[in-house]
Amino acid sequence: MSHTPPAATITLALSKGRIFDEIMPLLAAAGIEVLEDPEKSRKLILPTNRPEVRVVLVRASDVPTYVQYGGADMGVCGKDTLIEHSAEWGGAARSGLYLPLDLQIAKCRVSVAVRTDFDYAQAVKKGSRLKVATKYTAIAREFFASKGVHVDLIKLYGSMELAPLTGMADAIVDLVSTGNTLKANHLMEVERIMDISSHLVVNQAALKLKMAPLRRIIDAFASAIPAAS
Ligand code: PRT
Ligand code: MG
Repeated sequence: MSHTPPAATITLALSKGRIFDEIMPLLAAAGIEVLEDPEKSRKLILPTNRPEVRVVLVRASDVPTYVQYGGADMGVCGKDTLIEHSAEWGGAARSGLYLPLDLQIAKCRVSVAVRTDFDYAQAVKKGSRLKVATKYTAIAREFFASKGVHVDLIKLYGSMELAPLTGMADAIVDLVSTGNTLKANHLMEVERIMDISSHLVVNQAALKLKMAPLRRIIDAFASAIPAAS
């Protein structure tokens, strides 16, 4: 059985969890209802109430890749993910991604955090070389370069909190929402690098080929975006 969709099909790439949960009201505003619960189903392609619209479930960090290569026409991912993806491609435009909307969902911030017993201000003042563990190397590199702080970046794919606790790093650059995860691990936020929310990402070629249906979805999302807070 082939899974290649008919030409008029619109494929939306989403990740499970907070983005999936928070995009549901915007999809509803566009008249789209996902027919299966991704937490219960093992399916990676989910049907919707609209025969021409389907959802593919991918890792959050794979959303820009699926959209760039046309595995999906559009997708939703965090600005953190977009910045890191774009850094690999020399900019969002060069990767063929069009970013029409900040959806104002899945909000958090990217911050620097250290152990509560680490004197970050003093280390920066002294001009010490900092070991920084992060999944967000592009964001971290740019941030510390702009401050003139020398860093050795250690790339991690998860559980950044562990790096300072094991002595592997002096600091981490990670996403923070409530701050509870930092607190539970005896870490503290010492700098806020940037605010993050999720964006709609559209494949530029798909936008030309499927202009009308994609525009309708973009416009419906635009009018249903939660008020900025
Ligand atoms: O696992 P994979 O590498 O594929 O992706 P992911 O882990 O980044 O996916 P997911 O679903 O966890 O996050 C998707 C997107 O949600 C992120 O790219 C962010 O844009 C956004 N988002 C919003 C968050 C958070 N809030 C958030 N709190 N992503 C992650 N967190 C994590 C954070 O990394 C930390 O471990 O939650 C923890 C902190 O939360 P607090 O509330 O304890 O501060
Ligand atoms: Mg995660």
